[in-house]
Amino acid sequence: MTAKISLTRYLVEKQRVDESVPSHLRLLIEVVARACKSISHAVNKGALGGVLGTAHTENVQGEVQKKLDIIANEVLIEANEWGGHLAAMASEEMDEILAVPHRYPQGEYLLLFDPLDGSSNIDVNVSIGTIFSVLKKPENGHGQAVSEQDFLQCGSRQVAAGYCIYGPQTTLVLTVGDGVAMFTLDREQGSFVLTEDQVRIPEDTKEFAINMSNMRHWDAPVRRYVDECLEGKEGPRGKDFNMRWVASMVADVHRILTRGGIFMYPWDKREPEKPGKLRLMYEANPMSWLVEQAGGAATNGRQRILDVQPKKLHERVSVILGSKNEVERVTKYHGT
Ligand code: AHM
Ligand code: MG
Repeated sequence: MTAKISLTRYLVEKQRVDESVPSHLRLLIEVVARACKSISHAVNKGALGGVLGTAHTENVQGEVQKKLDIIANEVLIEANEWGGHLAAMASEEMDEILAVPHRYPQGEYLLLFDPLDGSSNIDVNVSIGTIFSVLKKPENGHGQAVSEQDFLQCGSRQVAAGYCIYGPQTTLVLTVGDGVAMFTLDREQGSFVLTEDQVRIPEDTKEFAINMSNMRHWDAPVRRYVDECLEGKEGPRGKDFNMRWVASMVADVHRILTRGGIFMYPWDKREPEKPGKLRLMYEANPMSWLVEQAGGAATNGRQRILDVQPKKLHERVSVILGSKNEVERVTKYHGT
């Protein structure tokens, strides 16, 4: 019988073979995984753990927070602040960055997360997840305190990214820039076990994911793309398409990494001053890097998402990602 490869072993081997995972980065990823395990337990308990429902507070984006949004945020902070691997954290649920308190050793990494993505699905028992992105703190002179400016780096500078999906299985999906690996939580052993390595997204697909209720607000290129899909075999695409929309980005992206597809949350006319709904730094960037590492593509319609220079921490972005040929098609429509 071949031995199961745990997340720890996977990372140790990466560290040993090509040093793509320095020891502090390995510690960071393991701590995030441990926090995700704990969030997974809270999610599983649901009503029995008293974790469902609203917290009656709002985050910086003016969204009502659920109890689990806050619990997941606290779990991630408590797990990460004392290990010595981080300089600071940023989260969808916190207005400002959180520097590691001075009583703990300071590390060289920056961790960003959406602690509980798909919040609208928590209370209805549909898959949700945690998304994370890791950057290196830039060298900015000796002893200078970490600031929001240090976080404002393009997604192409990420050194690790991933998500953990809390669904029928709890699965951690990770990239350190050497392909995408999936680890399933073995609850009896309490460890994440490698169940898929070097994930590949098919270049073509017959499946698209978009919130169709916003159709009347879309811009012409997105409308054209979806119209052509809906025309099916008789239309210009010459094939029938299927549609899926979970309303949890983690679940939609997980499906795309598993069997292909295209996911879109484009800019729309409801709030024209906002570039999109999803957040660049802790939703779009980690997901875009995972998708690219699996052979897919990710753009905002005009530009590769990983090349977008963030101007603020909670910046939003239009997102088109998934099977390469489809993403290229939608992006081309934006240019014509
Ligand atoms: P959240 O981080 O507050 O949960 O919001 C992000 C979610 C994504 O997971 C999902 O793709 C999208 O919002 C769903 O939006 P909508 O409810 O407009 O379909
Ligand atoms: Mg989210």
